[in-house]
Amino acid sequence: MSTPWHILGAGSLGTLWATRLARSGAPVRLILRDAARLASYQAGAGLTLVEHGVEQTYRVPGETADSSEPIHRLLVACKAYDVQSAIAQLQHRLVPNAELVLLQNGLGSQDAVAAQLPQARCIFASSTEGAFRDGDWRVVFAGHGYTWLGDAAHPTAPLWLDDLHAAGIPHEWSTNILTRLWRKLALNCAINPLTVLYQCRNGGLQDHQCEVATLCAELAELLECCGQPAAAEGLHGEVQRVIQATAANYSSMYQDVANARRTEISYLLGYACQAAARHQLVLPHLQQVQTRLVDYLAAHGLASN
Ligand code: NAD
Ligand code: KPL
Repeated sequence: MSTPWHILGAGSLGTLWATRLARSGAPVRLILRDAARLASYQAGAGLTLVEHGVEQTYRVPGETADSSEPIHRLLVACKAYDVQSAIAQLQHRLVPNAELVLLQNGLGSQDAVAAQLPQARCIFASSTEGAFRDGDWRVVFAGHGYTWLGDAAHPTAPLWLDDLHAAGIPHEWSTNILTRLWRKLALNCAINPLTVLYQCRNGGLQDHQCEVATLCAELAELLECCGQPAAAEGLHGEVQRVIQATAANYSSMYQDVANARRTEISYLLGYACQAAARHQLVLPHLQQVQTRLVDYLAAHGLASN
């Protein structure tokens, strides 16, 4: 039997991956938060994937972190701020040289996990796929995209990429995964906070073009300074294209705030501002947006870490 995929976090992306892997016949185990969530899951029919309006339910076995099976391959699908504590709960089950795939957006959480698990191989991922939950144990595949995976420390691709191929998960092994993550972080920093502050869809930023351009210039300066010139190239143009192409959408940060969910601000703008401070780079507009966003979140009773 091939190595099981343990999936930590049965949210949008975790369910999207679990259902497609299970559909292809790969062994999958879903790790749930606690016994109550496990009981709720086991009382239902399994995990449901809604794709192009068609629903399919898969009986993926569930367990909690204190189950006994050793973990060789772990897909980490929690939010960036939950990753370290979620991993700490099952650390004792990871075999030496376990492989982890980290699906988190932004930067900072991946390095924290790599430091927490020096024996493990941490593979970073950056995904443009989009999914949301429309009920417990259900996910809607909302935006087809791509997932880039890479390991800055060891450039060799793992053999299990075949599993992703068999599962129909569009992906590519990337030898410059950090550049991809930085680029996505910069895009998210240029768009998401402003959509919260102006309470608008992505397209609404067409009314704030000067501010977007100034932020992009500062973000490009930061990327250059952090040794990521390729991530800085044509940033403003891409941001404008994304704003146009996703004009009718609400950004993920807007949706988090609208649903009173904690945002991943510390791993996006927060990370960018900290990196700027480390390099003694003065980026007044970026800093100002960070301050305005922190104030906005506090005024709405939301955490800003
Ligand atoms: P989500 O909130 O839908 O799912 C996270 C899940 O992790 C939740 O079910 C939560 O209960 C679970 N969790 C948290 N702590 C846990 C623990 N200790 N044990 C077990 N489960 C635990 O989040 P998501 O939208 O799937 O996002 C996950 C990551 O992927 C984020 O960093 C996000 O930015 C990124 N991402 C999401 C999308 C998307 O379309 N949803 C796209 C690209 C990137
Ligand atoms: O990734 C995004 C998000 O909403 O998080 C886009 C659509 C690119 C906006 O930054």
